Amino acid sequence: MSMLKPDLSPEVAEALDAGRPVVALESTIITHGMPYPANLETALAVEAVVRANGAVPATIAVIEGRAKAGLDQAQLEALAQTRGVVKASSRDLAVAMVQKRSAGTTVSATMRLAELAGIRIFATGGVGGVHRGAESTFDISADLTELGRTHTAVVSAGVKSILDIAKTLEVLETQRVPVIAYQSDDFPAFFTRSSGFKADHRLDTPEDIAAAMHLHYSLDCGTGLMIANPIPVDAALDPAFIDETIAEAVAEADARGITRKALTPFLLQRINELSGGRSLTANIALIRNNAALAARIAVAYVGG
Ligand code: PSU
Ligand code: MN
Repeated sequence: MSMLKPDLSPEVAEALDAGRPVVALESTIITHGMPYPANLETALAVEAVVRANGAVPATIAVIEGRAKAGLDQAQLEALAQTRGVVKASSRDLAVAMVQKRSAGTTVSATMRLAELAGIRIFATGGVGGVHRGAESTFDISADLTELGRTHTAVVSAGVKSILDIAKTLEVLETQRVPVIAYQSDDFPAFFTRSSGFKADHRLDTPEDIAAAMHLHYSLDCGTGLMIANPIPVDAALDPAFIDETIAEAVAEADARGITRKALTPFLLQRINELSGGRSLTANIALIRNNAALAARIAVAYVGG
């Protein structure tokens, strides 16, 4: 069985060939995570941040049935504007490709395609995890499964309290995924700098994180790393305000019977509406912050 090789953009192919730093970026945040035009503006801004920090961005998606690493502006625009694009986790990729559809790739699918493309580090906003009430619904994101079997370091701002954060950390431990907070003792909760839970590890420099990646991959656990980067202080939201907003969105999803793959996009959209756009502003700030850190780690990773 031969492995699929995603189509690389010329810039990404050249950088990988030359051993230069490359950062993978996901596309479900474009197709299902943010409204138009903020999604397109953010996708372009995040690519610019990666470049400004010395790495080449490789946004990953499925475009008309082809797996891609590195999109051009027209492809980003099409993803951002088209309704009814598939939300693809790893398991959805093959069927989307057979059907020649376009798909935004979640963290799990982006990790999978990044690994096949030879990209070791990936920046996003938030990772999926164990949903509240998972003890009855079994709703645990495939992102955690993929972290448990793919050599990709994922830089995120932690997980939102739309999820059960304690259970998410437990599953990451079971999956043998190191959870490393950057310049913090606490595991961050996306909109806020602390979730109330300690991270397992703390590292304070991109160089140390890159060194940990090299060692972790060389241990051949087969797993990825979760790099948790707290939202910048001036962008963080008030914990009481955002907790209340999230609780309201979760209660609404419950009442309306929204489940499975529709749940996370619904919650993100409702939180944005209920917060009067404040969650979106915070989301944009933290993803830029994550892209900058991922690029600096990527630079250290290829140099080390
Ligand atoms: N959480 C966020 N923003 C996002 C997502 C999650 O704060 O955009 C997206 C990511 O693409 C993630 C996916 O991989 O949702 C997880 O979906 P699910 O919970 O259905 O596994
Ligand atoms: Mn789910």
